Amino acid sequence: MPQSSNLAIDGARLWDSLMEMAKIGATPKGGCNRQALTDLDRQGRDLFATWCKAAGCTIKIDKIGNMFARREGTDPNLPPVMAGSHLDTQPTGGKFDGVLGVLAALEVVRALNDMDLKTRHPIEIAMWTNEEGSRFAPSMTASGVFAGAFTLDFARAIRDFDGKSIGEELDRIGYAGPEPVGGRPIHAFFELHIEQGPILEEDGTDIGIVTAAQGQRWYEINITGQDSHAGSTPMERRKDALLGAARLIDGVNRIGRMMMPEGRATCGVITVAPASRNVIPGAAFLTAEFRHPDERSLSSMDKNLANLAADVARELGLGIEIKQITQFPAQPFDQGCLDAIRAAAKKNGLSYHDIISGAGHDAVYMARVCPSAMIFIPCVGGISHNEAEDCKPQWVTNGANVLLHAVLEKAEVVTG
Ligand code: HGY
Ligand code: MN
Ligand code: MN
Repeated sequence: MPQSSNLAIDGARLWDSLMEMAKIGATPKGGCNRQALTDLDRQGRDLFATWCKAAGCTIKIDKIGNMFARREGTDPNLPPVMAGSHLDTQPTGGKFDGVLGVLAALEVVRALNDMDLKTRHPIEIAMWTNEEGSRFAPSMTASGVFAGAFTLDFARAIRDFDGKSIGEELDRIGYAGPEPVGGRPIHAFFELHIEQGPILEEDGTDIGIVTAAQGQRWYEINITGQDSHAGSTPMERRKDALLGAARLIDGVNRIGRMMMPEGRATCGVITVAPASRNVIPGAAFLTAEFRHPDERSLSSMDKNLANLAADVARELGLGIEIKQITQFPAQPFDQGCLDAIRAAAKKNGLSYHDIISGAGHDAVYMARVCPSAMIFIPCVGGISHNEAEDCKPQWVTNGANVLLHAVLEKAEVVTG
């Protein structure tokens, strides 16, 4: 058996797999558009399954399309050590968000095969359905079902803006599996991910020890006014839904700024009807989301939004309905898993420091059902959810080596 310090993944092989997967849904600007449950998602899943089978794994798929590629341990009765993330991307996503965590977990299995290493616990690579929450909101839907945050029926009924449901699309691409969702013991869960922010790159640190992820609240806002003629309706008699949306967008941003430096507030989607140049819009739809590490701050942001909406409705004579579509508090990760990651970074001679995740991840829900933690590596310019998202081969290799050692710490290598 190689010395522990010689246990290593094959960084070139991992980078090649990332670039191969990035071809599925590749965009002209160098990004990826492989949205959840599209034909491109199916192609990505098929390629992932082919690679896992080639690495000797057996694959199980659950009823919400989560995929689990299993490498047996010497004691099949022990709960698996799981590592993974997601393959779905934003419409203008990149090559690394989510994919890194899935393919680095595959590389861990490939490396163990190369080194002919056995572990007591089975190892499972997890690929979670619909992490992004872009086509189908909210995000992290399927890891949420696995952790009991959502029911399977609720998740299958979620519809995209074209009216297609998760259930219909899962069935259509052939990835509604037979396995029950969750309800089984997992020994530990690790997720490797790019930071998607600027901290690690700017301070020159190799590894982020992700101690927690901040809380989030997502909203859908419907604004109703009155369609009317742009030329003959005096200014003071208008019920302009688009103006109401504009006031809300500016107000949401102010709510976020009041909560700096940790607070985040974003309006990402707006639609307006009838969207005719010379008609005062009678209807508008807006999404908004707040994030903060502190639950009380999130509640005060929520209250400020309700007050803002009431003021805008009264001033402009509009109807404003706010629907909260998801919320979860800040999620701390498991100390034992975090210690395993720190030890792994040390063993690999890598610099590291604690960091809180601004983004949500499947590990946030997995932390509700098993000891979980995340590993961050830098990304170029801290850019993500952007076709320019980029990373460096050495960073990817560093992260996957830390994942390897952290997983082995929990899976227990069998010697002799
Ligand atoms: O929105 C997020 O934080 C993640 O990309 N789902
Ligand atoms: Mn992600
Ligand atoms: Mn993302």
